[in-house]
Amino acid sequence: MKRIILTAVLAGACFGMHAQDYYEKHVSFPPGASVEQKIDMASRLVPTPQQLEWQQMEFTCFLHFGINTFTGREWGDGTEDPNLFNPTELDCEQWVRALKEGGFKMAIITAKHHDGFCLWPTRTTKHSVASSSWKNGQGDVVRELRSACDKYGLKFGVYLSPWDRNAECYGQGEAYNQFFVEQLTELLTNYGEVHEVWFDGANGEGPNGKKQEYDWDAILSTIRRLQPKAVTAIMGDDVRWVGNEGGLGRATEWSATALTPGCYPRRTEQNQALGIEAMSKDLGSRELVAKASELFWYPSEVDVSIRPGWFYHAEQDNQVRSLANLVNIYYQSVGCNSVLLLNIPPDKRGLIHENDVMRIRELTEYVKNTFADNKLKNSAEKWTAQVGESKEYAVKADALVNTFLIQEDISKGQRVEGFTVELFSNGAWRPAAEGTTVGYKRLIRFSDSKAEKVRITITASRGEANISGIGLYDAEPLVDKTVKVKLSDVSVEGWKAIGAEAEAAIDGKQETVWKADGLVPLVVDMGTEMEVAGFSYAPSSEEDLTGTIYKYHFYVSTDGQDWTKCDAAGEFSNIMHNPVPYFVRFGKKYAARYFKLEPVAEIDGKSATAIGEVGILLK
Ligand code: FUL
Repeated sequence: MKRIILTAVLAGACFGMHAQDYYEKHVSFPPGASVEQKIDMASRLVPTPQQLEWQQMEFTCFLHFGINTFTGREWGDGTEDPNLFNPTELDCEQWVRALKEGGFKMAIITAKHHDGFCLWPTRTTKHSVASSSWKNGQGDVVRELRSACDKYGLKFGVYLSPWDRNAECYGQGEAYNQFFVEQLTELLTNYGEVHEVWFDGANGEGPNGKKQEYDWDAILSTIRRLQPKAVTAIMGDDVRWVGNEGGLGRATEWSATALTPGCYPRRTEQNQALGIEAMSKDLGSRELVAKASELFWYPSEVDVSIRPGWFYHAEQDNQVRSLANLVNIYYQSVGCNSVLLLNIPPDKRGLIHENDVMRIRELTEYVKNTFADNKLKNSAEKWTAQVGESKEYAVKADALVNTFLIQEDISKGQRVEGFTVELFSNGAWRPAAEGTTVGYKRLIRFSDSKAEKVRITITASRGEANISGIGLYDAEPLVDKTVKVKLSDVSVEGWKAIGAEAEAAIDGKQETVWKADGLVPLVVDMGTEMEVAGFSYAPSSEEDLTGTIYKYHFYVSTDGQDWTKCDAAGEFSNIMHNPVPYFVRFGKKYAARYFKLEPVAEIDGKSATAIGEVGILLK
């Protein structure tokens, strides 16, 4: 098909053109365009070839590995000694074999996380593997992974954190931008073909207390020049963050979206005018398109970790997500028009832990088994539909079905806005499922059924819908065996909050939340003295995270008068994006009958405190 790429200027003159004309990646609406004109143009917005290839991968893997693996933290502060990095048995081939067996198509490595430590021997800083005793400073994790990916036929991507808590030039404008482009240039010239470059949105302060203004133009043009096949993610403009780190995609997920990518200077003004951000529920409805002046093909990626943390922590070995939980994530990512980017963090040995290897193997087996056998006779054929049109398929005799698949040919745009699925048995049609958007792939589960026929009706669409795949499957039911984490080693019975009605924070239940105006410390009398090794903080499990503590101090006392400040990182790193319970261990024990959790900063800088639960750890 011939693809005509139209510029914003041309677009104004092009009304009335026929349906084979497409807009690749971006479309600007001419001033005064009506809603119908905008919807028509939206329906012809299509992915670039790189975006299309990326979407078809479905299943990709994140590897968080670095200094944090050895310090037990989620965000390092950049002061770590490079010598801490010392994997004893690093074997990237073991990672890639596990990923390949697990059905992953690409591996993305944290070449540099926020702590600034580089996993390759960069010329830009001493803060890298070259300064560690690992392989006498001769090692290069990025190279080892690249070679393993080549050996087993996996695509390769890099995460390079723009936020750098180590680089002295961070926060100094041009100097850091040059430094960052140099790091990127090394990664994109010395390690073969790169298929995804991942820039995190976190942008805190550097060692000099300053924030950095990034030169996204220079950064993105470096990628386009050196790795034209790579998609740029999150702060890039090819792949959009789904908006949470919990594996939750949207049932209505538009790849043709009004959200302006974070790397464009106009983003704040435009997104604010539309009242949207990456986390918004609606990023592409008709109402939003009507208000927008431009749209982007900016498809969603669901990044989520197989464990509570992004980095490996031995104490989470028994908290690897259950198969049922991962299957739900699969349905909510791949099954909701997104690509799944599942994080599997290598451990201190430099290996993917046995528990994770086993779980990803179970996941692939499950997905493979479920989707190997389409219960429809003749499902291969593609079809088009106007609104209100239906298509029927015959179901294989006696097949049990409970999972529906539908796909759109997104090379012609994303169009479907509503569809229904009906099953025919005992001489009558009855509804089985319904949905809104389809996009690249939509999966819907319904109760176990038997039927002779299935009928799919396109109930709403932006022009003619191009359906490229339909399936009915029998997915085996799964029971979630997730064990609830214990938040406290000590019974909370008899604990008393002092100076505030804060019982909800110490009742043993994360679901009940104590909320206070201001940054209010939680002071607790545990009734008896004990040797305290650490504490846990569970944020609110509600959708509204106002009051979630980001920075804190933790104190203990034996008499409630004299307080000792405990040795702790003082930061629940990344809690704003990953609001799971955090466990803090001091590395030594303190005698305590009283404890005080003092919030120092809330996640958004607000003056509010919210605590789901606090627990005490003895080990
Ligand atoms: C976040 C980071 O701050 C986390 O540490 C992690 O890398 C995740 C993928 O993105 O925003």
